[in-house]
Amino acid sequence: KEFGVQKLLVLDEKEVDWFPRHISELDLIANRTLDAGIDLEADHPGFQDDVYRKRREELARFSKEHSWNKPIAHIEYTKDEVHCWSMVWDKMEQLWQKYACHEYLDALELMKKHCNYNRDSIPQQADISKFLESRTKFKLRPVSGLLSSRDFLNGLAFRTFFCTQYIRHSSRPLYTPEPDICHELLGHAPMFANQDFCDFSQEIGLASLGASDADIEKLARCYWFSVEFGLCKDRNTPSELKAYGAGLLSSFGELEYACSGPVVEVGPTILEWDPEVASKQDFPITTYQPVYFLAESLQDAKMKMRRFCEDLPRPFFARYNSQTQTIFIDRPV
Ligand code: HBI
Ligand code: FE
Repeated sequence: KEFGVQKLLVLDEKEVDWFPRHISELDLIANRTLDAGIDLEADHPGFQDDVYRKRREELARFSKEHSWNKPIAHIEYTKDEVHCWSMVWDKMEQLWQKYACHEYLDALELMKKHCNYNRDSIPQQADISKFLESRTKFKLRPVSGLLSSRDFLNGLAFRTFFCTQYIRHSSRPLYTPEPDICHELLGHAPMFANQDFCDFSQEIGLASLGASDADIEKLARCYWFSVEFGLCKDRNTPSELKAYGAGLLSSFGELEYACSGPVVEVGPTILEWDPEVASKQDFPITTYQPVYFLAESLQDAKMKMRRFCEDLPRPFFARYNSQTQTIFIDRPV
């Protein structure tokens, strides 16, 4: 860890590792990707495709050249990339009306109007980020690949979502071993138009600042079972399962699987959303989830998450001033 050795805060005799205090410091962590953003594994669908690999390198450079006070660069997507996007869009569109929570559906309509969301072109991260910022003060920030849990979650404290810019390989439009724009823009982005969801996400982010490795792991599991795979109820149809997690909203097979709930002898287990339980629940990353957590509402998910974060033992509470884009710290009362 490059910055982990720096102890910048000493609180109640406890030393706390470095963490970003101003939004400009997200530049320091944005390029600490685990895989350099371009080293594809041998089982990646694009592993043998030189054109795809070149393109990934090019897009990784775009992300790496970004910094906090620059506008997000416009990306000209190729015909092949747009075709891949259309294939994913067409499959998912059949399912969203049935299984997505109303917060997602409302946002999707707005984004069709304001961010050029449609099947025939890939929307620009810059436009989406501006739109989200105007609604909820949440924003997107380019990143070239996977970050550590700590670095990734730290961004959420600044109401910032690290967002990839490449697309999956077109030979397998319904599969990706890593986050790509279909997952980020169709799964995550619309949810960040909702205030409760943004506050929920930021809650996890604030708790991750200076947290112990064990607590980061707990927070990452909570993130997984909510922001990625969360289910919630809808006041109009309380007996149905609706999805708010991006891993479901961007996955053709798993969305229907999860929202169909337990079926005799097969199907997933559905547990009531409880961060305490979720923080200890292990999960597979290459298969459908055996367990999902169901919240009463996004507000309920947020309140429970806040209580959980408050109960994590820590020497301080971090808060965010969105005017100055700065973290300040409070002693526990
Ligand atoms: N990095 N770029 C990026 N995108 C993610 O969605 C992401 C990540 N690192 C870790 C992570 N997600 C989660 O699995 C949790 O560990 C937070
Ligand atoms: Fe994700």
